[in-house]
Amino acid sequence: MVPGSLPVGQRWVPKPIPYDIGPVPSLDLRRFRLRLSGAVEHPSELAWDEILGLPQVTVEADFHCVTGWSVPALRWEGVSTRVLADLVRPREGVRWVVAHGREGYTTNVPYLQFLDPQSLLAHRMNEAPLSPEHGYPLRLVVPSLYAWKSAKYLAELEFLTHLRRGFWEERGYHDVGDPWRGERYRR
Ligand SMILES: Nc1nc2c(c(=O)[nH]1)N[C@H]1C(S)=C(S)[C@@H](COP(=O)(O)O)O[C@H]1N2
Ligand SMILES: [Mo]
Repeated sequence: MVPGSLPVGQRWVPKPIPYDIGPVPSLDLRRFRLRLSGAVEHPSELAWDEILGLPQVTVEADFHCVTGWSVPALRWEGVSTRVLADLVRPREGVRWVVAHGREGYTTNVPYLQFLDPQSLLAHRMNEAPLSPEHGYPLRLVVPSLYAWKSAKYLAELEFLTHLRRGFWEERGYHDVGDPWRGERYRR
């Protein structure tokens, strides 16, 4: 990927345009839990303090939405997906991660892209806590794939050996969704 270049069919916009399948869900942080489940050695549930207690990273990356907008150089802060994988120890044969939003959104992400060094569970965007419409308090961010893979209001990550499609994928969107390959729809 060449920084500053645009995948085919994209145009730059200054900030992400909120896109939701339903109303933005509210949450009391004291009740926050992230479930890590599926084909893993150590299924876990992390409270908010535990998320903040993990090593934190900052990632700067362009963000590409399948509808055609791209945002340059968003700064995300949070926990690397690799740190989470080290915690739960996915079993041999894991190929997919299904991310669940609190409001019922789901998306399947290939395990390879989930583990990309730029992928993270973000709680800050551009030097501020995630706003409600961008996924408060925590979202998955996978900059290497179209934005619909970056599940907001994250409640659960399920590690799977077999493909189970998420909300948009069930409706014909691509299982991988690489913007540099124009993987919008399943063929
Ligand atoms: N929980 C949840 N996450 C979601 C969505 C959603 O409806 N619910 N929409 C997806 C889609 S289609 C896009 S394009 C991006 C948009 O991110 P933004 O709302 O922060 O701009 O969020 C993705 N993550
Ligand atoms: Mo989207």
